Amino acid sequence: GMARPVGMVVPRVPDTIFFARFNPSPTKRETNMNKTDRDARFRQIRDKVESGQRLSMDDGIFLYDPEVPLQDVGQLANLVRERKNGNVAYYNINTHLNPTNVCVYRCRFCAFRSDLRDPKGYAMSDEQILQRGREATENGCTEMHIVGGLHHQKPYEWYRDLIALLKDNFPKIHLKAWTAVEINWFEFQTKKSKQWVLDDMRSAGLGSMPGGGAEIFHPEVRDQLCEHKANTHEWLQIHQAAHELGIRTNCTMLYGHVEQAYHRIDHLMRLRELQDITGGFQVFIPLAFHPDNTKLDNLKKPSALMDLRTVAISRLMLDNVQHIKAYWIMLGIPTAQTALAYGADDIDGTVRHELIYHDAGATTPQCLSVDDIRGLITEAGREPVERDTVYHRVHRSETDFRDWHSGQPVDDAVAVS
Ligand code: V47
Ligand code: SF4
Repeated sequence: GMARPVGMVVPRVPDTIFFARFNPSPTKRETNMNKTDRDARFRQIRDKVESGQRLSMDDGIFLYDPEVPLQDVGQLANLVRERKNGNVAYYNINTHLNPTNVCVYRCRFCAFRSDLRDPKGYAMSDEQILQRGREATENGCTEMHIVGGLHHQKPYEWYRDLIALLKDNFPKIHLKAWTAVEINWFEFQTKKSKQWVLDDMRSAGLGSMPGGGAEIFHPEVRDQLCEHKANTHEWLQIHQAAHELGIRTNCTMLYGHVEQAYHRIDHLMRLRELQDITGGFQVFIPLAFHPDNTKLDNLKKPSALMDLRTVAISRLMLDNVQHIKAYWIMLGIPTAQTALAYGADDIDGTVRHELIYHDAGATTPQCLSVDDIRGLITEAGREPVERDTVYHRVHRSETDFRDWHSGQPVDDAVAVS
């Protein structure tokens, strides 16, 4: 394909990625099409997808028109999904660690953060962090997903040392840690380059990076949500730098708040452009906005129809990203299952200790057992495959782990490529 192997030195990202380059296509024009024109337009897009051609900005915006039947968009996305990933649906055994919720920023969509002196605020001790590592090991986890707030008083070393503490004590657990927003904060703290920070974190034990902090790249929206934290330019450059160093990363989009279709498509196009250059994104995760306890709690959360359309359009636009994740914690289990027929091939993991979504009103369980996850994938007609963080299949042989819920032994994990 077009993507270069991770770790290769690649050209700098052209600046045009980072700024708005077009006049937003008026969605209304698309909406005003009559049925005959709409059907013809959809057939054009279907032909493109069937012949492996890339969809354009306007194609993507058209597919968001509610008068384009969702099942048609879904069917097209499913074609791509099965071409890329067959009948497999991936999951992993993982846990979350949010070492602190105290944060210098105040993103308007965030229910997780806390002020320094708020009673809700916390920062975990080494012993608490080690306890999480022990629990994760006992439960067969192959991954810890580590992100948190940007604490006013914790130096860079606190963040680095907790990675080292976990890696030294639990070397088999992959640490998927720190969003680009945090890496950007560490640059500010250390006055060193992003490359230095990433390399230093990697020597402490960081294995890969999650995809958070991307939100919506378009400045019309980003400036309303989180104007002070790492901007689009910085987010993309940090991911590029990680890819150049051979660190795999994920990418996300937070949708269903104040953005419009063209902002979402613009976001996907920027990710697609960077992916053309580096090939370092493993998976894209659309994140549905949860309004409870946020400064945007006047908004409704997006409907299941919007969720499924976004999964499908992501699959169609991001032709160079291998996996699309339907994160069950935020979609809810029924929609996550349905998403497996609308473009998604991954539903994330068992997930324990999730705070970001539960603080914002998610009503999904705190964690699922391996049997639950496999069962819901099988029920959706897909073949469940356990993966590790970098999408190697996991084969379990010995029985020295216990499942979160059932207490039943889970086999030892051996990743094979
Ligand atoms: O960056 C915060 C989002 C992200 C809310 O890489 C919210 O595998 C909705 O990135 N409603 C963090 N979304 C979560 C994240 C993630 C999750 C699962 C897997 C991976 C991965 C990454 O959550 C934030 C922000 O975009 N977020 N608050 C909210 N109220
Ligand atoms: Fe802080 Fe992250 Fe919440 Fe923004 S989303 S306020 S950076 S914890």
